[in-house]
Amino acid sequence: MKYALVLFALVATQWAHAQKESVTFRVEGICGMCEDRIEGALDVPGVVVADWDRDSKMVSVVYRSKKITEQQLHDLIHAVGHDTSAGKASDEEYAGLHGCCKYREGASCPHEEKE
Ligand SMILES: [Cu+2]
Repeated sequence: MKYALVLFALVATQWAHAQKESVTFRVEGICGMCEDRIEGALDVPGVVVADWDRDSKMVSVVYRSKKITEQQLHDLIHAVGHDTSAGKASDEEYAGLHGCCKYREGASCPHEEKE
């Protein structure tokens, strides 16, 4: 009985693993608002975990490759105004960003620097 359980757990783990891919790539951004925006854009079916790091500007995503592709992850981020290592946001989307999030101009949030 114990053996069957261990075997089941092993198979289940490998099955789950086969369904998931993880990827890390660069996303331009500045502050906590950017972080919310980037992670919010990735809050879609098929994405298991998305975490953007403000210091390294790298996003780590675990996703189900049967539901969503790596290119689609980039597209979702471009659509909210952020450039990634695989392409750029449109100027219109970029223009919609909050003033302190304009990473192309090297903007910075005054309240962020105090932290
Ligand atoms: Cu920002």
